[in-house]
Amino acid sequence: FSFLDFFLDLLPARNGEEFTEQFLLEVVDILFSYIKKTYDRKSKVLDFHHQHQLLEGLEGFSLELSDQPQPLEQILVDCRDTLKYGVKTGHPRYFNQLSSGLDIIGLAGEWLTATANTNMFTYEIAPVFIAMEDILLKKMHEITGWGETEADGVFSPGGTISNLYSVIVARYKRFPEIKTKGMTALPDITLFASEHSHYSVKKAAAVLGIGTDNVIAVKCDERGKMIPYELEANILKAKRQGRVPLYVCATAGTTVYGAFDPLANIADICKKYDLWMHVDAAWGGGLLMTRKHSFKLNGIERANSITWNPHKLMGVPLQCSAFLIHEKGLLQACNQLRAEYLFQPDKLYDVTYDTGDKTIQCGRHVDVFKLWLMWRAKGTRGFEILINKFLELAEYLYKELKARDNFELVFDGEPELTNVCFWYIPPSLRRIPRGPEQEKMLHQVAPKIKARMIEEGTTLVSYQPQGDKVNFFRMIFSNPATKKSDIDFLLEEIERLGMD
Ligand code: ABU
Repeated sequence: FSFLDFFLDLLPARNGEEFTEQFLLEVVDILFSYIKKTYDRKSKVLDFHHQHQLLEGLEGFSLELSDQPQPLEQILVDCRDTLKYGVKTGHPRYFNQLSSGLDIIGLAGEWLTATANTNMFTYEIAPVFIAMEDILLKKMHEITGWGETEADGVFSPGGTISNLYSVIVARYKRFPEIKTKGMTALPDITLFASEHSHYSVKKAAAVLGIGTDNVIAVKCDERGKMIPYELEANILKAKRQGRVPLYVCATAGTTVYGAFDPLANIADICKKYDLWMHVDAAWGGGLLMTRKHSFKLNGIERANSITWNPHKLMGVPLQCSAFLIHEKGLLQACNQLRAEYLFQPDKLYDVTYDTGDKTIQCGRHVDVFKLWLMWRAKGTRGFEILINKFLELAEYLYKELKARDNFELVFDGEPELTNVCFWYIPPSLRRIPRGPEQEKMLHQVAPKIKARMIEEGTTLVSYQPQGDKVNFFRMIFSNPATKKSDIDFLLEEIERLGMD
């Protein structure tokens, strides 16, 4: 391409085929060299720049938008630079988020999805993808232990939205008048979730006009699991206060500790008090794919609804989140508004496949194809092998941490998911006795190391405080490229960056 070639030369320009092919092959070339770098341990995870540097422009990479078109040559440079200054989330040493890795089949699925560029709201314009969503939901229902005929669901834009769906349907089930009359028609309802649950339950309460104060944080044990006795005590307390307990969110794989709430006990309590039981298995749902570890979710089959994000443990490219509900027709009844321009009842096909009216969106991205394609390519057994390997890596890290003097586990006990939480205790801090002074200093260690880590770009891991625990590192495994040697690297890197 030269500086004389512009987008107008590409299809649909007359005779634009050859030019378009050449342009797209160049784009693929850029993407492929990025993919190779992603897997190359010698390359950095990131090349960090501050926001003002990006906004001001870097070495020929300007984000400014102009009135005049830019030549294709420049567009290709823009593509290259965008990746160059981004974060390689598929790098074997990227551990920052629950979703990591770069699955080549999933990537192909995403490319195909973008090429098809359609919308999930009607069968009319997305017949194959709607059928795939149906097949995937049935498969996931079967794996969770529900009979496929009673269940329903929808793929949504992430775990937070799937959890939002759970509150929407729970509320509608008990108080269908909410749809037309709004909150004034309802009593004071109360939701329950553990103190380690994801913040999206509170977010849902805020968005839905329930209010965050009306989400009760139920106490957890040392490992971050909800204590059933505490749940029941809180339900009784809410009742005594004249409130109406409505919904419990149990978590299967908490964000920080990777804890599994005791689902069967929680199901008993929900049954006793007639509460909606939702399981947020956004993170831990992947364990359902493995015969070795799926017992950790025993009781999930008794849930009314489930969030399960294949974009986490199953490695599907972002975004891919399933909201599953154990009652056919409820999603539709709750959300349906019958927009006449889109959901005409007199179409030539079975309009129950116009799934758009079950959702709170209008337009909906195709998130199912990449998951379907990966499932075809790996089979259920392929996911099982991958996920079992993540658990083995977590166990390896746990043992390494126990064996090393400079590290301390936040809680002891073999990992149940791939989360391993730990402090790095620099030699200077080890000389100070445990107590408020040491805690205060320890609180600053992880952020300091993380800042150096970002500047050097060699690896990336997250940190946070939790309850009364000062800042600690949270390691997770969900990247098929990661090996034990990367764990050794991370620990050595933390020690190097954490030098006093
Ligand atoms: N939605 C939870 C994601 C949190 C994380 O990746 O750390």
